[in-house]
Amino acid sequence: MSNTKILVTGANGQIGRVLTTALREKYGKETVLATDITKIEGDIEPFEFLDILNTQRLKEIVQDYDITQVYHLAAILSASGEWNPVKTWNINLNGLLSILELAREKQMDRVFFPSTIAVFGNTTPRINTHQDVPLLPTTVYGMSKTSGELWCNYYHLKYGVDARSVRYPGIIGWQSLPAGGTTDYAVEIYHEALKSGKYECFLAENTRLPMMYMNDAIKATIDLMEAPKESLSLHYGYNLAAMSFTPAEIAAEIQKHIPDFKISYKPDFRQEIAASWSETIDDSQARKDWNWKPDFDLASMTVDMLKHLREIL
Ligand code: AKB
Repeated sequence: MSNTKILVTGANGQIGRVLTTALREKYGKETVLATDITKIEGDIEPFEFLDILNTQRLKEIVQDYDITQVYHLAAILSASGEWNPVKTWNINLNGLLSILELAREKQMDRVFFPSTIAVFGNTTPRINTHQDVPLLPTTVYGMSKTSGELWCNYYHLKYGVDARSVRYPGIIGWQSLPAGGTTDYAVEIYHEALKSGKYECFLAENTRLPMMYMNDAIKATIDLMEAPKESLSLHYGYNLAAMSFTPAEIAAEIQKHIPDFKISYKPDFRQEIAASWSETIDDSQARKDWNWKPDFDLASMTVDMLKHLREIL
């Protein structure tokens, strides 16, 4: 790692905040440059403002900091993406293309691109979804991530760029709030359970979706990036799974700790998005290639979430 210099884009996002801290703990603070279009409070240095569409500024940063690895997290998520499809496409896809092009030019060591279960669509088998299945996403976010995976694969095949990717399920953590996603309810529900003892869910009670605790998401990301090149058979999104549950099931788990907690349901436009995604995922390729294995299930995640949120709320 001695010459390694890591760039994190979208470092102020739900995963970015936690991943930046984890990378700094592992490789040293000065090794990891955080960038985002907005700056969070507190000690986030080294930090640079970066609009991912400002290609000139991106080039300067890569040059000035001798960047050798990128974790490219800057993106607009599934629900927000539907309000502004063209902007979402531009940020999610053209941002990635700038990064891949720089990775090729500068012969970077490797690039991480977060994909998602939103690449799946109504033609994808929904139960135990395999790695290579029909992808016909219904959101612009899903379209941009599907195309992003293809571009990662293309840059790998054509130019030898070592692009690596996982298809994140919904990510749940106490450290940061998600914004604009369809799976956001699974974070909000814990906050509301502690603050008001009730939650109105924007998905229907039996909508089953794949989910993952933040600790596992960070572990998966770093493990994939550290895996030896020879062990990787895919340079597009690896399927990744930890648990799958419905709003009714997560509510029942919370009620084991907060018996008076009440949930009600008022599905909105996000219900249709959720209904187009998989329920459960087959992640055997990730398990085989780089020994992926999650640590948390719904019960252990709930204990840990409530413990940490009680301390900070
Ligand atoms: C979203 O809901 O948009 C994201 C995702 C599953 O990629 N959390």
